[in-house]
Amino acid sequence: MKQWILGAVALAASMGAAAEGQVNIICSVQAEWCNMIATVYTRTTGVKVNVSMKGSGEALAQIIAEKENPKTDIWFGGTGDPHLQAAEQNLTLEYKSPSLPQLQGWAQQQASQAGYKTVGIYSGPLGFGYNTELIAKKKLQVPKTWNDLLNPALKGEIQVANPASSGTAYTMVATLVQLMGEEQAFEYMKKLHKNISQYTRSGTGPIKAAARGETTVSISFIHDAPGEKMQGFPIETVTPADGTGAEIGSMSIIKGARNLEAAKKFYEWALTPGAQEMAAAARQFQLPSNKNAKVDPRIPDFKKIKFINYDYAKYGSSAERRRLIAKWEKEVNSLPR
Ligand code: S7P
Repeated sequence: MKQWILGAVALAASMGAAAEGQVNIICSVQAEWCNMIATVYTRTTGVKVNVSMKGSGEALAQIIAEKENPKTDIWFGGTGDPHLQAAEQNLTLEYKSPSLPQLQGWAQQQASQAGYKTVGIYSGPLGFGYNTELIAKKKLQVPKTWNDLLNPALKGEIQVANPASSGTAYTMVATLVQLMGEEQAFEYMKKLHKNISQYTRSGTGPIKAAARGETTVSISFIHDAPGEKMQGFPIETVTPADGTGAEIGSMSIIKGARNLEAAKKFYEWALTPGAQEMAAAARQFQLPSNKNAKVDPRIPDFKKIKFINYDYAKYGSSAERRRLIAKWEKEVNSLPR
């Protein structure tokens, strides 16, 4: 990895990115990736990168709280829905990158539907993680469809995050509503509730718990599994055969950013193939949005996954998100298990 960082430093230096100053980032991907971009960017440009790590839901809450006096310049990563909400609430700045044509269609669409107040930087599919040793020991079937998660044998064996605090879990709620229709999706989630041992605060918690044998099954973004596997944990993933959703991990410049010029430079850099390839170097396996970034073989093969036609504009709107989460709290989370 050290060698990789040196290569990345040389690449950024060759872009002539010499500058000074600082940029304050809320980083919603995992720590290793956040630290790597901060280290490489600082070494190559001289710009100090101050990183605060927060999941998507928590990041949005902080940006709302800082609205009158923003302390953040850039929000890097995290599920796309809260970035769309931030755009809708005018918390992020319209910025049309000259690199947009180099990005995948889904990343450009994320930008255009938000009036260029955000942009897609990666994508990743929602699915199930399972601990291979526990599933064998408990003689359980590997779940292959959403309905398989309702098997009474899985009572207390599944973890997912709480959609009120987690963009990952909200992606699940929105996916089920689009896949099954709202009424059926809520009936489904009420049944699923019986099998859930814990609703975690952050979206990455459940797959880490499954990897470490603290739960048998997780509902998670499947690109978070290879990194756990590389650490030696017995974790595998599947995507539901009946269809699933995907996140469009996004990046936004905060309106009123104190270090605006530095923020724009960082933003441009983060859209380059070299910067995006840092994800895999940091053991994160989302699909990069720059078409010229190398696609690591451990990145899930999107062609093999059955995706729903996820309506990012509708399910990224504040009103819809608030409504669905309130309904989930009232009709699902309040039920006994
Ligand atoms: O591992 C990275 C990842 O799964 O975490 C991001 C996000 O912070 C999850 O937020 P929540 O805790 O709010 O669910 C994802 O965008 C990313 O792929």
